[in-house]
Amino acid sequence: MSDAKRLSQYLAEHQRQGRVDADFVGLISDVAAGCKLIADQVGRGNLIGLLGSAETENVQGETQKKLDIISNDEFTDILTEGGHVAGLASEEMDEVYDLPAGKHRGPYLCTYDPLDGSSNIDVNVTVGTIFSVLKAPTGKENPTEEDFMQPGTEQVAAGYVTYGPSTILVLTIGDGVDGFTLDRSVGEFKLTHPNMTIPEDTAEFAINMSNMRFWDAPVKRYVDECLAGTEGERDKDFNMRWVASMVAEVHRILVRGGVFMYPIDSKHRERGGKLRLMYEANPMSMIVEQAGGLSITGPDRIMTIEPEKLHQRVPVILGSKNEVQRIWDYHKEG
Ligand code: P6P
Repeated sequence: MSDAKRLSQYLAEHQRQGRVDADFVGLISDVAAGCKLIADQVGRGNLIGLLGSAETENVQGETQKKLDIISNDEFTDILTEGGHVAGLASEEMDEVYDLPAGKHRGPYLCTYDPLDGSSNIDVNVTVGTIFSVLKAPTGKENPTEEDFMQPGTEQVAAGYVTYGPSTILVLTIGDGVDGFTLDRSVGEFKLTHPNMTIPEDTAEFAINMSNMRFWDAPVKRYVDECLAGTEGERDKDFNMRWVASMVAEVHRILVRGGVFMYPIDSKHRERGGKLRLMYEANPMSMIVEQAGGLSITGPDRIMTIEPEKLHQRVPVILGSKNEVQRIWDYHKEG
């Protein structure tokens, strides 16, 4: 695998084929550079005193970890200096980020969750970065929140990096999904998972069971059937996982199939769910659909949602096509 195609070669090929432009190549290269920096700091954690809480809260009302803030600031700086974006938005920043005056503006917008699952940092469990690329409005010095309000179907690209035993970047440009493992001996991401495809069937589901009493009937019906297995309606027995890190769950599903659910429940109903549309649900939905899976809120396809607020939340049910379709049907039946 040491002679595997490097991310830089992969992007150059796409540019030669006219499938992406130079700014896009530059933007993904900047994203990769930012994630290498985050990987290094996540990997060194307590050695450099970066674990633990920052004693501050983000717009979500969540206590920020030191690494949440550091990852966000570094990622934001790299994309700002790269000159390929006109505006940025992050889980860790209340408002749309206006590039400082004089910084070159590029033709893209980028939204990101710089360190998803960061509550796992202190207990050394996999975390990740999620990003989404949108087209910027032409000739606008500082795009507004309104310019970011694009449905998931408008995404130019989406991806994540999972900081686990390996550091793996997964990317879709709208023509399938490819995965690249960080080769630390040379500091390059290398193509190790070409054309990732989610198995259409699975016997593995992921949900936070402690919320069971808050679920709506269709999700309760589905999970009850999984738990009953062959002693109930299903012709197979199911396994359950819950990592509390969406990037880790989605990566597992891309590799071996499965269903991930953070459904609407009465505990999060007034907020519309727990996960964020613009930098969690939409990028992950593009990846999952490009890999042959489905991604829904319960009643609807996530990627068709017309966004209204930068940090709006949505319920998320995604993964293996035939299982998610069954859950979708249960919602249609009511
Ligand atoms: P809970 C992490 O905070 C996150 O946004 C996702 O990565 C993860 O799937 C979910 O929330 C975990 O939520 O309620 O189990 O802590």
